[in-house]
Amino acid sequence: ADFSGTWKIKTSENFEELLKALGVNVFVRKIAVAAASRPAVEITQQGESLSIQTSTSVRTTHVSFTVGQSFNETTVDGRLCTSTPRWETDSKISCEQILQKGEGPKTAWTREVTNDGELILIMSAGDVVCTRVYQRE
Ligand code: R13
Repeated sequence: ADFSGTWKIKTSENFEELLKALGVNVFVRKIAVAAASRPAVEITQQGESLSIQTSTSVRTTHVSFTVGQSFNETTVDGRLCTSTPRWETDSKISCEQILQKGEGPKTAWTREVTNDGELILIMSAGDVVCTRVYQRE
């Protein structure tokens, strides 16, 4: 599937609950939630290699990885982790994260491009699941 494009957010569910499950305090959480409602997501893809830049007014992350190869990234609450992405279907990447230091709820994400051209990002922490749906700009 083709993940490339400039994506704008359509819906977001449970983002605040996700940060809460990760232990982010309410003050910082409100700032993160407000910023995350206006993200700019830019994805480029060449075959199995993806580059994803997620920008907000307060935090911008950039990851580059090849599906099937582990890479370093940060969890959504900013902790360094080792991520292992794999194809769950030919249009869905599923990625497990292992913290490099310390303990915390198990985190993971999936990104899927649907038949109608939407990008669905699912992030989880323990049993809390956040679903964010994007459309191409
Ligand atoms: C700030 C500092 C504190 C921590 C934090 C975590 C997340 C975010 C901001 C912050 C934001 C995340 C946005 C994620 C998106 C994901 C996506 C707790 C480290 C800087 C407040 C804004 C947009 O849709 O892919």
